[in-house]
Amino acid sequence: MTKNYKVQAKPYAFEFDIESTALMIIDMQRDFLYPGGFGEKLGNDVSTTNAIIPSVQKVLETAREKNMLVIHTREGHRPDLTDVPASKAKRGGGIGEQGPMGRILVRGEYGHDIVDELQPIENEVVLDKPGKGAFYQTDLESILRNRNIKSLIVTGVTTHVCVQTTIREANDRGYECLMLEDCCAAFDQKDHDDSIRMINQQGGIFGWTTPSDYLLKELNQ
Ligand code: TIU
Repeated sequence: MTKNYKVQAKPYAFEFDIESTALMIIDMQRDFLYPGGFGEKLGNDVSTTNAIIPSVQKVLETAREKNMLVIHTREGHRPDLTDVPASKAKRGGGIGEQGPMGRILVRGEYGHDIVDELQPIENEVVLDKPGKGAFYQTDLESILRNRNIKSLIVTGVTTHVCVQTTIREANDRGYECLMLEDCCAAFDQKDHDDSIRMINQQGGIFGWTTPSDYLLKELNQ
């Protein structure tokens, strides 16, 4: 398949065919972006994750204009919590507890849902996942295969946890991932910066990274 776009990136230009590329928006849920949710309950300042909403929104608008497949993920659990491993439950965050945005990290609750600015529209995939990686216990792989997707543009939170885990899982399955640096965030800047380096080091051991402007410049010209 001919690759019709070439974006300046680290460690070298990322080439992709728009028809076989999906935009992934990882866990841009109120529980990670607003006070009182899972992210803050784990002891974090959520201003860093909240700050990327406008950058992700810009990329989402362009992806929609270009008719790209958009996949939104949400980390969360069944209301009866039967899918929460004991090891996860005991490590904090208050999963299942009542908070200001409803029960924390529970499907169907206000806090579990995606922020208003990035709400999915018709024909976009919403993928509920119980773990950090988007491939674990989900049908993501069959969705990508059925839509003939080969490349993923990855955005969302948090860079060092769900974004990195998903990129590692995708890389092992043969997908080429471009991580948009300013469209991802960690609670701590060092975790974010280290994750970027881990992805693009050793000739792009897990994938490519770039600022979203480089992608948008290419797509919008
Ligand atoms: N704790 C943390 O940084 N992240 C998560 O638990 N989940 C996601 O990254 N979505």
